[in-house]
Amino acid sequence: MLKNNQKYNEDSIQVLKGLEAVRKRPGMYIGNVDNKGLHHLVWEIIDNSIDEVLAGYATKIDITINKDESLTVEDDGRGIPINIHPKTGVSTLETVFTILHAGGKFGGDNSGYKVSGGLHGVGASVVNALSTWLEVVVCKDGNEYIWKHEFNNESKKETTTKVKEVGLSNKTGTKVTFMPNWKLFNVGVNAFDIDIIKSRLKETAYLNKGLTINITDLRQENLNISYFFEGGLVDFVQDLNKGQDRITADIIYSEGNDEDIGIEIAMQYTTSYQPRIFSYVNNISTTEGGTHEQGFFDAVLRIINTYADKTLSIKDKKTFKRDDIKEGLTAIISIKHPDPMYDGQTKTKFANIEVRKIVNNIISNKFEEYLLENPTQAGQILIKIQQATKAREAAERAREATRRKDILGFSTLPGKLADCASTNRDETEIFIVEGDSAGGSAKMGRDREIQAILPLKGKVINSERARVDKLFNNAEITSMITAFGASIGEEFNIDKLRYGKIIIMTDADVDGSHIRTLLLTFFFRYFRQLIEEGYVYIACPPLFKISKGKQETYVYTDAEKNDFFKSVTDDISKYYIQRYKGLGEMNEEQLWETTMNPAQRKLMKVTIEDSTRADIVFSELMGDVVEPRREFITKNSRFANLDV
Ligand code: TSJ
Repeated sequence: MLKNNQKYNEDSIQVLKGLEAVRKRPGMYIGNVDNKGLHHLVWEIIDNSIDEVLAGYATKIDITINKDESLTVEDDGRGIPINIHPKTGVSTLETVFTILHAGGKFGGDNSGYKVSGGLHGVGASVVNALSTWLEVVVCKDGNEYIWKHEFNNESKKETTTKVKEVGLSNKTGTKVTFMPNWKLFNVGVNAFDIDIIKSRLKETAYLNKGLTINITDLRQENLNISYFFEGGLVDFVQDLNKGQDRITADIIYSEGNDEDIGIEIAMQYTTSYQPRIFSYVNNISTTEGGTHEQGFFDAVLRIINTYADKTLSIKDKKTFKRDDIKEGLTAIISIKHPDPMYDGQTKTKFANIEVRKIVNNIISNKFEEYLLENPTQAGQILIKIQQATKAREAAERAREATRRKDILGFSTLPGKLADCASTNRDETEIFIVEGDSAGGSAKMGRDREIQAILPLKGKVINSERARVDKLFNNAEITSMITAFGASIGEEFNIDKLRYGKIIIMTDADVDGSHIRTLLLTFFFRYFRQLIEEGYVYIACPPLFKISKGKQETYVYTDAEKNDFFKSVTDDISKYYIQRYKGLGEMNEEQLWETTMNPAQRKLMKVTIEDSTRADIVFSELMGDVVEPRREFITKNSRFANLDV
């Protein structure tokens, strides 16, 4: 008895030390204490409910951002077990929230698919450690139970109420509400981002047909949104292809199981040029692809080549390559796997080898059958693939031209480029500048040692709506490719990049935003690594110059302008305000001083928070439908939200 008590005390001290360690170094557990880290807490809790969905016990998840900025997640699953856990001497519920990395291990059910504890799982205890209070309501076995944990920042005191039975209930489920410990986070007010939560959970709803997800934001006019997709992946493909011309009227869908592995695939060809291939394992997006994607492409390529061999005339016959069959293809590949393994740079490349063959089998029969039963549409798919092949071959020839060497063996740099003297990439930068006149000022105003200027003429081609061959025959695009020096596509080599920073410098108006968006689209589709590795920046020219006599101040936003006038003590009429509409309105000195001088300019680094969702946004924005693009660009025409 005494022994047991001692053990229990030791354990409870360990517990407090564990939570304390998380509070001391939150970054070790959630990456950063920024907005991304804060949302990690949300995903961590939700993932546990999704596990209950995958286990087949929950059909509904409700997420509520409360008025006081706490957040609630509720599911209708079995309810976290409240029995005393043999290893800890306290309830399983309490164990889950107070012992680091307890998570699913304590649920008593080790089989099945799991999101939590998988790719980004840190455990519900980490959420608890980073909250000032957390409350759990569990309904099961006819009763309702409550458990609560609090932490006081001032006294550092921690209080845990044991699991209490508070009444009867005829339902089952788990409801968790937590208040992030805002002192530990470097975020502003209203930090929970409803748009981020919505887009992620919409995807979750697509991936789990029949699951209902309700999201409520009580901070703003009781905003309420509900996601439910009866068709699952078929609805996902349908919505991704909204506004595209579809080649196959139907969406090809196949599902199957092999032992414990569940496979679902939906696909459709459109006339667009971009592939939209998204793959998932246990509801988590596998951005770097992996064996499931390989199996899918093995199958589609083989079936197409066999079909082409049977139906095309001798002069058209050709063995197609993987890139040829991707053009205009929208496909979702979703795997449920009990023991997934990952590799790759960001650990998002699915690695279980047995899956390649299984996926191949599951899509092969369905796709072959579809082609045989729908000869007209099969013919149209083949025409599309033949066009894509021709375009790829033309693009290869055009690309050849962008790396033509002169007799000394150097690549010919574009004539419009004003290069810098230094070849040390740690200090060099290239400004991509809209318009010849701004380009002129930039060339005069720059620091020639380290700053290169590449002026672009007029609108940039929309790489979302143009084929590669057209792109590589476009003068603005090829001059960027040669100036950067790192080639493109399969031959892309970041070590050959000639500049340490690529800076997009456009006017601070809607046209400027449009050009910037077009450039970012091109970088995202063809130079994604440049963004991922932090080479791409956006210059921030000032919006106003405020002058009084000889004294001049530049401000970059409306808010900064207002702050300036709040701080002045003398007569506001003595000040002259000039609004800059374009870079061209500044002379070279002003441009240098306000926008280009590394010592005092502002730059925004372009980052990709989530490449799957960024991909969906780019497809929607830059595709054939004009309206969403206009709306987005108008909404974001100043710099907000540009970290796409
Ligand atoms: F972990 C958590 F606290 F973050 C959390 C868990 C948060 C939320 C919102 C839900 C859940 C959760 C856990 N929902 N459903 C469950 N289910 C179980 O933990 C459970 C229930 C019964 C059994 C069983 O074997 O009877 C096993 C498990 C894992």
